[in-house]
Amino acid sequence: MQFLIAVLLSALPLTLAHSSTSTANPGVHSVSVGNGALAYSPDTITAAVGDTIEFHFFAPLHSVAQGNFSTPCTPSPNGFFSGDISTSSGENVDVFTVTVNDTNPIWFYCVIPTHCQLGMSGVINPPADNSNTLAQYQAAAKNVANSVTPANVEGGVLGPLKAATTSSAAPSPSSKNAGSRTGGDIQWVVFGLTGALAMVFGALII
Ligand SMILES: [Cu+2]
Repeated sequence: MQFLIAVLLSALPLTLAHSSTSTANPGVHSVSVGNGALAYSPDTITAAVGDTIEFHFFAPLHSVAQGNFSTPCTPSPNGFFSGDISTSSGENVDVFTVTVNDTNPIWFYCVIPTHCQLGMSGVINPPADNSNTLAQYQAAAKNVANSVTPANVEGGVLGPLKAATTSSAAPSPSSKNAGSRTGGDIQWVVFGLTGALAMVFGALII
């Protein structure tokens, strides 16, 4: 009996630690789009495979589209595009979330006329050897006559973010975190049950 109690009690901290890590979101990078300037902030992001980039749009009108280094202000085939996001004031409720699938450089720009030419672009995982730089992309962009808008919104999820810490929030079909959130809830249930069992055994021994 005492051995069983010892096992149960020793499992408590482990269960708690596992729970807190499974509910965290370490791989999320938040980017402001056009917040007081024709720029992304930050405009250079280092991300691991599986990380997500959340683009937050500000008034009045901005976007984010994936492009190639060699063709600034022009979309790349099968790249992501948020669509034109019109906002009356402040920050738009919709966030465009992109998942990073590899560590190759991902260049992006705003398709709204003149924005890319005026320096509204950025990069995820720029080349470590500086063979291509964002400064070079932005310099070349100044000479592009017209930005090109992708045909479709694609390559990401557009919608309001779910409240990060409210476990009782209604499930959202657009949420990509539903699976891990449910896992976190289960961890807490297991934690609660383990604690209850420990108390029962503790009462028995007394
Ligand atoms: Cu813009």
